[in-house]
Amino acid sequence: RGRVATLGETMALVRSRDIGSLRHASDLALGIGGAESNVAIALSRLGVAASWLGRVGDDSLGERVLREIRAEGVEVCGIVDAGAPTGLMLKERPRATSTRVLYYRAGSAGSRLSPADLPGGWIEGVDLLHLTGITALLSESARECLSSAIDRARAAGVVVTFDINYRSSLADAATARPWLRDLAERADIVFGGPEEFELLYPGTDAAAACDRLLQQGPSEVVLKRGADGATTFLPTGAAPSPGFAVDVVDTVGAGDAFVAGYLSGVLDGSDAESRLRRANICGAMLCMTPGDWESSPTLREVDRFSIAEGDPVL
Ligand code: KDG
Repeated sequence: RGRVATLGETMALVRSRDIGSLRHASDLALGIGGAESNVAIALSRLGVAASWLGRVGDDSLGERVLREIRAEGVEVCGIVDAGAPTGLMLKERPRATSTRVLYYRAGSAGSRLSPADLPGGWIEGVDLLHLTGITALLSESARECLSSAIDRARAAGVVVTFDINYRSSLADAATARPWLRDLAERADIVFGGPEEFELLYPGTDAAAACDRLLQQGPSEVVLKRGADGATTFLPTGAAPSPGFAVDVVDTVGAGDAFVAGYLSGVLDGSDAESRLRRANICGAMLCMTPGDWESSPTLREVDRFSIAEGDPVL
């Protein structure tokens, strides 16, 4: 079913179980989260062999990160960096159904990724390399690492997929734009939300921005609209697909589950409609629990959801 490699920063994640500000919260849960490892875990659940590469500090949170990703059946290329700590992310629940994310990751081990971290053959041995824009905003060396990974993938005929994943707390739009646009234009398949495509090409609406990106290099552009569904833009036209209405607890990580669902379909050779349906189901199921990746479904769970839900909301 193909092999996928991905790289990025995974942080320890401290989540408040209490509703309200962290000012008063006393019940906290410890886990991990990182867009790329979320995708790798979600792929593994869907039966796809995935490999994740990243740096962690020489500390117990770093051990937690590596153990947890490995425990999900993902091959881990973990670099233990004694010069910086593992990054941390806090999730507060201002209301029962909303989440606020706070980062403690500046100068973290995960942000110190560099081209030298990529082992020979690691990229060349897979079918698909998945990257996100988060890594591009972590540091100059992390940006160089992305660039080198793309060059190597292209030289080896490996499909490159890129989720824009813009995080405003890491860089302002004007700073991030040229980096994210360059990476998106060098990828084969690009994922993003409406605001992210509009960020790449200011003054253009999301659909027009997707069409424009399609003329710059990628062969497939996927516009994610959460519960409102998603659309794949191909040179032959656009294929829209409706979303599913579920009881939302936490949407963080839904985009990653969506991407994994879609990529598993790409590797299966299924058509755009089936890829989008599976992606939308994976995204919807991820929203139903608090973690960033824990409720990512297996193929059997996707099928069960599909039967139970019937047709999505139109
Ligand atoms: O997509 C979900 C991610 O945002 C989360 O798991 C943590 O990688 C992360 C980030 O940088 O926000």
